[in-house]
Amino acid sequence: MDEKISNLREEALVKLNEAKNALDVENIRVEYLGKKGLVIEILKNLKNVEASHRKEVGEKANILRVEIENLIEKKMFELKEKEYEEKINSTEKIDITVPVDEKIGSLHPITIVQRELEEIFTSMGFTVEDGNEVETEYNNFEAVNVPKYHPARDMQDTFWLENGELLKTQTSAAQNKIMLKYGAPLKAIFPGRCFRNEALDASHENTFFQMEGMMIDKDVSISNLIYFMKTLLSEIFKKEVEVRLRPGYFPFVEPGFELDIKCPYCDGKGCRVCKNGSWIELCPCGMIHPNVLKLGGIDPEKYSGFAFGLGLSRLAMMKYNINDLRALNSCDLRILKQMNIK
Ligand code: FA5
Repeated sequence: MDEKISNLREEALVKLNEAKNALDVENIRVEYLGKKGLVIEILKNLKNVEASHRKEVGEKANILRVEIENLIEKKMFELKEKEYEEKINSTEKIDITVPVDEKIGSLHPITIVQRELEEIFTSMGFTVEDGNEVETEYNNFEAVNVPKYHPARDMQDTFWLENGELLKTQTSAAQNKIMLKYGAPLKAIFPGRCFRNEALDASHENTFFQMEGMMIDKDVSISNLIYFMKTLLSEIFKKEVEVRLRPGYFPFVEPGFELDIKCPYCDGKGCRVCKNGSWIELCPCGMIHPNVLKLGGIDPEKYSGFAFGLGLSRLAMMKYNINDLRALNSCDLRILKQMNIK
């Protein structure tokens, strides 16, 4: 075994010496130190070594492992240095006085609105959470009080995977996991891409973005909900906006509302954006249903909370005066350029 280890060492040293680039070095790493690498195999098979030699073989193999690791690191450093040197000495010259083309690209309107919202919410003490795009039926429906065969499922037909999972229809799908992760009190927003199998038109896409928010604490009430939404929307539209609540039905909130804002473009006088209706329907919301709190491990006798599900794509549409939602997913640079986003 002694001879085997010393042969491996010689061999690895020669190979590393001859390595010409990072890929060669990576191949050497895999050959000797990968999961099935030659040195690692010796360590894995120590149990088969005669007991009297086991300790010594183990020590030698470990010394070799560390030596090869260090040599790999050294070799990678040398290769990088060499690469820089070659670049410096090459004839390629970079003219640092050439002006930067500022029109190379821009953030997508939805990303801009999402980041703006995240900033506003984090300044109010909310954390920003991540949700999955592929979800279980439980998280998307059952955990938010929509059991199998509930009629509310019909409003959110989606794309099912062969393994029984689905593309999430709503950011509410993350509510349960977030409650279980943090417990109460909790203040979180969770933006995400949602999917629905539905007829497409200027305000309906099969892929769109929502931003969900939840606040759970002792004595949280509808007044808190109104305050947060009003503050948020005033920041977004850069002016004081008026909001109103109408009754709305969602199985995961009780009571549930549709939140409207007085059209910020015409101050309610009537215009193209509000279709002369003065108010714009913006965001379903409500007080979290006790069943949903319970499933999230939170005692509804002690805590209450609100949740809302803002349509991010539609908000971006309003903010950038886009009259067809489908333009946002079209990847058409001519459309994005027209939006004149910096
Ligand atoms: C929901 O998805 C609820 N989960 C929202 C909610 C959360 C209610 C928490 C209460 C508490 P709704 O299906 O209405 O609700 O969708 C919310 C928003 O997503 C809509 O107002 C709309 O802006 C946007 N939206 C829904 N479907 C589409 C679609 N096909 N295309 C673009 N935007 C959509």
